[in-house]
Amino acid sequence: MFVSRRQALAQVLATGAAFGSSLNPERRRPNILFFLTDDQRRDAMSAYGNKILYTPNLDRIAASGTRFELGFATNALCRPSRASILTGQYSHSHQVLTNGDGRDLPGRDGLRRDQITFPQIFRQNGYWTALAGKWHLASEPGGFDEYAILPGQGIYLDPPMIVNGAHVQFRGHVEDVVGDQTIHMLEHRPKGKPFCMLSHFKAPHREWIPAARFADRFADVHIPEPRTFNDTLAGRPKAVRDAEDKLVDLPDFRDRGCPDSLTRAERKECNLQQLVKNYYRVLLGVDENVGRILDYLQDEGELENTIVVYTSDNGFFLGDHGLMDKRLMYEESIAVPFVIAWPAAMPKGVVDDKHLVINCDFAPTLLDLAGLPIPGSMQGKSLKPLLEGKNVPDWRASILCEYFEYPAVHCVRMNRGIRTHDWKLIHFWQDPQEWELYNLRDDPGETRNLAADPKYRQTLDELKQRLQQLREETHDVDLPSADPGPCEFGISGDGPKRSG
Ligand SMILES: [Ca+2]
Repeated sequence: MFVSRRQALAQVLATGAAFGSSLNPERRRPNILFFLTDDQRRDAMSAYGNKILYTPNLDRIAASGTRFELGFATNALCRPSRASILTGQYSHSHQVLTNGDGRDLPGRDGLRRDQITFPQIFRQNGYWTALAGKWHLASEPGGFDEYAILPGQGIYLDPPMIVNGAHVQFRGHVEDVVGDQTIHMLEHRPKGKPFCMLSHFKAPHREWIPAARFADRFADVHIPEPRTFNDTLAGRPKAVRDAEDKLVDLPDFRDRGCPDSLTRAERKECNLQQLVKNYYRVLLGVDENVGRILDYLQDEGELENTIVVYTSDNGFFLGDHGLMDKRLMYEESIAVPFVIAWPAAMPKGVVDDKHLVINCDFAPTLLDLAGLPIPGSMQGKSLKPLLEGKNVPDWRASILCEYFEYPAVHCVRMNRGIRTHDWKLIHFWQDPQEWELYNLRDDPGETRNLAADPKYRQTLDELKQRLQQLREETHDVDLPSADPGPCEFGISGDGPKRSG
């Protein structure tokens, strides 16, 4: 029987792993493969129960590891969440507070060179590190031996990229290009070192332009209205009602099937169908390319000893509460797919629906799994004991979320809040200050704001206290609460709205 050199090497390594031999200690350390998508909500994946979108390759990762049912972004916005994933810190600590799309905003657009990220630490410890796809931070990628990034948000078709500092024009659909670049880098990696590869897709971010081969998918499918589609937002803060994120106003599909001539009700329904179908179509491109990358590593004999993460920077409203976009602290906006697998060393096919886990946990978890020290700057917790199926009785009982980009596109006012297993408290903390309180057990759709109900006064006070504690534990400081004035950015972010 013919056995290729590659297969032979894989067999030797597999034997070594099985018998714990000290073959080549450097080679035995786990590889890291980190998949990040943009704006993918938790349920946009068949392993998480989606009945319309089938994602067999994303589900493969879930089947070979642990799928968390309570995984959240601590800031439902691209740049801040990406900085949290890299540094293991909350937005208020790493200080990448916004996407830089507003005016007069606090914080920075990118990371400083002295801020510690997990790829840097892997690199310092002998790993080959690389990044392909959407980076989005304004700072140049630090801590990578090689990178090929989309400038800014990137574009869907024929994307230009910055490859190790040089501008290069690519042809094809962005997800195929990111898949190609990921595989290309892995093929040319130094084979004597373990790798830490970050593969960051653009989908399913705006403008939701699918590859031609997926353009007709779901054409005959009717997307059902979400249960809160006709939420009137009664009882909700003015900050929520005034936000420029109503699905009926979404302009993106005016020339793609939902013309201005439609009535408002017709346009809202049309926007729902077009938005969700195209959101799903671009995710099919991610699924296919994730499958190609996994297949490549399997053929190389590397997949078993690779820690694979699949997640997104934040969620997205797909007509829930009549909204689109993210930024608000409702579930659809902060809940993300959260999957971690290490087939050689950890249990497979596990669903964790008990523990609250956050984007700040990825960095310490990966370092811990690889046996590397976790720097004191990281505020997330290692998920290693959870992944090993251990009982951790004192696991966190609440998470802190925050948002700082105002005035800016979508006009969502700054807010922060706390989510426990049963409750959510949200504070719009600039004047006029407003509160939201939801009982997630009785009201999972978050439609009945109990903040002003005297019956829940004690719960409200307890949650306020816990929120303050969480802020103090993570060294958060108050920003000015003065009313920042009107927002003039609108729903598409194309600059200030015309008056009148
Ligand atoms: Ca995003």
